[in-house]
Amino acid sequence: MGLFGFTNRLVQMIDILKNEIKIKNRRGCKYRCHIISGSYGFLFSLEKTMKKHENLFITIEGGEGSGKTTQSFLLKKYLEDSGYEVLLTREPGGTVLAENIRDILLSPNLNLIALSELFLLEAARAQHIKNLILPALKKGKIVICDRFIDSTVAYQGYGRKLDLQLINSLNLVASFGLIPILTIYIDVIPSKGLEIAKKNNSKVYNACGDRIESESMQFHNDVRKGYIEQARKYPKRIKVIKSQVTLDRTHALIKNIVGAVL
Ligand code: ATM
Repeated sequence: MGLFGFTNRLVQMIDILKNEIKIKNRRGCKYRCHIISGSYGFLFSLEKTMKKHENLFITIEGGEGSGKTTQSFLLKKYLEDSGYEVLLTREPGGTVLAENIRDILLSPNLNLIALSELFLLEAARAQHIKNLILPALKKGKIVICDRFIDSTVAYQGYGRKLDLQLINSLNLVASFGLIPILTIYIDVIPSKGLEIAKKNNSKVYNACGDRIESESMQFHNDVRKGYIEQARKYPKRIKVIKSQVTLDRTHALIKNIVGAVL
């Protein structure tokens, strides 16, 4: 076979392969292998094909200093490494408008009454759900949200003593009826957690922390009670883990829990 015949044969073989070869990595993550042939040779290119998941909305909850934000980032990375498209977001926040509301809510110098605080939180939530979370879920992304409706029950209900029925109704309206499939509550003793949180936030706010962190110890104990009672009420959705000594240990527990809904 001359050089011309050999090249022709090679191009034919490549054409057969060209359709796509799917290979799986150790974690079950699929790659698409493109083989592009031309007169002068061929090129391989690997492209990760992201796994889709319908309506997987996970929320992470916890008191101040529970480590939930760090754990949310670790969970996002773990799921992305496993091949999923993930949106990590937070409440209050997630959109420009909701982040602006967050600044108002956390600003230590504002004299907000409890009801205004609740309405601001719900306004931020409606914007967040409609503009960010629902579109991401529709695209098949897994959405992880750092705080959600259970925070409102715990902080505004048990902490501020606003009517729980009112809070539940507003939560339902502002979230367009969206309820997480799974909520992980990281439980921490308030006195311990607040010490950590205030240290972390001391560059942004004063040594007393932001407007909500600087509430009394009684307030934070009531918030914790709220979370624990919510978890008792919805044991299928809310999984409680105790804040662990190491990040890795907590992450391992979370991976186990999330694994059950994937
Ligand atoms: P993070 O510090 O976890 O980002 O939360 C911001 C604050 O928002 C938090 N307290 N502090 N500090 C709790 C508060 N919050 C509520 O009070 N109610 C809610 O519904 C939500 C989502 C947050």
